[in-house]
Order: sequence, then C-alpha cells, then structure tokens
Amino acid sequence: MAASLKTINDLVNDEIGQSFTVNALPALGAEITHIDLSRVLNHKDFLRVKQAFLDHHLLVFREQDITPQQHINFSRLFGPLQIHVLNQFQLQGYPEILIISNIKENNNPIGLGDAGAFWHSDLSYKEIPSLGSLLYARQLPEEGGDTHFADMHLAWQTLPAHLKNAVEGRQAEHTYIKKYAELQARSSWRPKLTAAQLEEVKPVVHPVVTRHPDTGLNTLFVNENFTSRIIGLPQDESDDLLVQLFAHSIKPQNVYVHKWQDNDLVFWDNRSVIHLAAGTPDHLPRKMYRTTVEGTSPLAA
Ligand code: AKG
Repeated sequence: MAASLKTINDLVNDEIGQSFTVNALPALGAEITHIDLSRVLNHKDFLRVKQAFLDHHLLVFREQDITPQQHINFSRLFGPLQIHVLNQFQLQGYPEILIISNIKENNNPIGLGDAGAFWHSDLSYKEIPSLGSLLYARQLPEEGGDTHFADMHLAWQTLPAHLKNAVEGRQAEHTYIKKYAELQARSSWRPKLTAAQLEEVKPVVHPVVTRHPDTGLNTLFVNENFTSRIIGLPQDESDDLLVQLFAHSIKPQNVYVHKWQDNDLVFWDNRSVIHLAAGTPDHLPRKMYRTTVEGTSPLAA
C-alpha cells in the first residue's frame, strides 16, 4: 500500500539523514540549505542544527514548505513552547502559533501588526524568558518588512569599560506593559489587556549581564522594549544608562538585517540577540507565523 511504503521510505530517510550545509553569514547567523523541516530530523541532524544554532545565534532556513503542525513539531525539539499573552492573535487551532501581520479582515487585525516596533528579546518580561523564536514567512510585502538582529554577546564584549563597571552585578526590571501602553496610544487596534492578561505579565527582574546556559558566553541582557529600569539607581540615572546601553547594542557592526524571501523560516536565540521589525508600508500585506521556545531562568554572569 502506498501509505505504508511511504512510511518505510520515511524511516529509511530518517536513518540516512539529510545532507544539509551550514554557511555562516557575514555579521551574525548562518544559512542552512538543503534541509527539509517537514521531515522529522534524525538525532544526528538535530544535534548538528542545535550546534549551528549555538555557534551562530541565528539560523535561516530557506524554501520551507511546512504545515503549522510541522512548524510546532520542529520548534518543540528545542523545548516546550510558550503561548503569547495576546491570545486573540493565535492561529486558529494552534495556540502555539502567534500571527504577526498588518492584514485586517472586516476591519479587524488578524495578527499583531506592530510586533517588534522596538528592539527586544522575546518574552524577556517573563520569569522564564524565551530560548528562541521561529518566525516563518507566509506572505511578504514587495518592499520593506526586514527584520534586524543585534548580537548581544558582541555588545557586551565591546561595551566601554565605564559602562561595564556601571552595570556589572546589577539587575534590571523588565515589563510588558510600559511600551504596550505607548504602542496602544499610537494604534487604532491594539486591544486593552484584560485582568487575566495583566496577571500574566507582572514586571520581573533579571541580571543585566547574563551567562548563556549552553555556551557560557556573557550577554548584555537589556532591551528597549521591555527593560524599564536598573534596580538600585535613581530613575534619571537608570534612564540615562539604559539609553547608552541600547545605543551601543545596535551599532551597525553588531547587526544583521534579514531580507525575507518566500518561505524563509528564521530561528534566533533570544539569549544572544535582540531584534527589531523595521516596518512594512500599511498597504502591503505581510503575514508571519511565530512559535516561541521556553528557555530557563537567566543566569547572572
Ligand atoms: C517578534 O516576533 O518578536 C517580532 O519582533 C517580529 C519581527 C518581524 O515581524 O519581523
């Protein structure tokens, strides 16, 4: 029977594995070609992908043809998935997938239109932030829609000594609601957070300099979207210091700009990079699906 033959072929393929290549990108990240994420990765291939992820902090998989369930299955290889607090933008039947889109249907947004308007690390406002996010291009605009990524290990390594001294050993507050209110004030569609949603996003505190749990590399773990203050400093001093840290983090030499191609899937390490959606003209539809893998409690460096 065709169905059982296919299963046998799949099993054979799983044994053989996929002969994909990992090519480093100039600034940050690597592109993986000749891999098919709709197929279950065998253990050896999974370990190769995981090592590439740790070495390069960001992986670009081109020309993927995967279903929402296959997107979820691949993401789950790296850990449990986190459900975004804005549950109104889940893909129907797949709560693990957040829709990021500027498309409106019957005047209602189908997704989070301005996700990534400020530099951030996904879910740094949670006690347990994210290990990584997997963003899959479903509909791309003819212009715009790039995503920028900044290497926060490099940001830490190149931070001037006086700023290193100012933050070493310190902790910072991360909160979802501060910039949410700002974005809501500018937007005609951002929903008001319900009491249950507010309960999910209470401010948390993380070390400013963290150690990556797998690579041991130190990272500057602050971002413009969610980091609201450095604990123990007067607010004006904290604001001034954060502005300097944010400006340093996104210097062009730290940044990779991803220009999306149809069916790209990009997987980035939220413990190593921050990112920004550069924006899409309102009249050009853009739709992306995102899963978010849970990490661990950030370790102080
Ligand atoms: C996110 O998923 O956190 C974003 O910032 C979206 C990035 C993008 O849409 O390019």
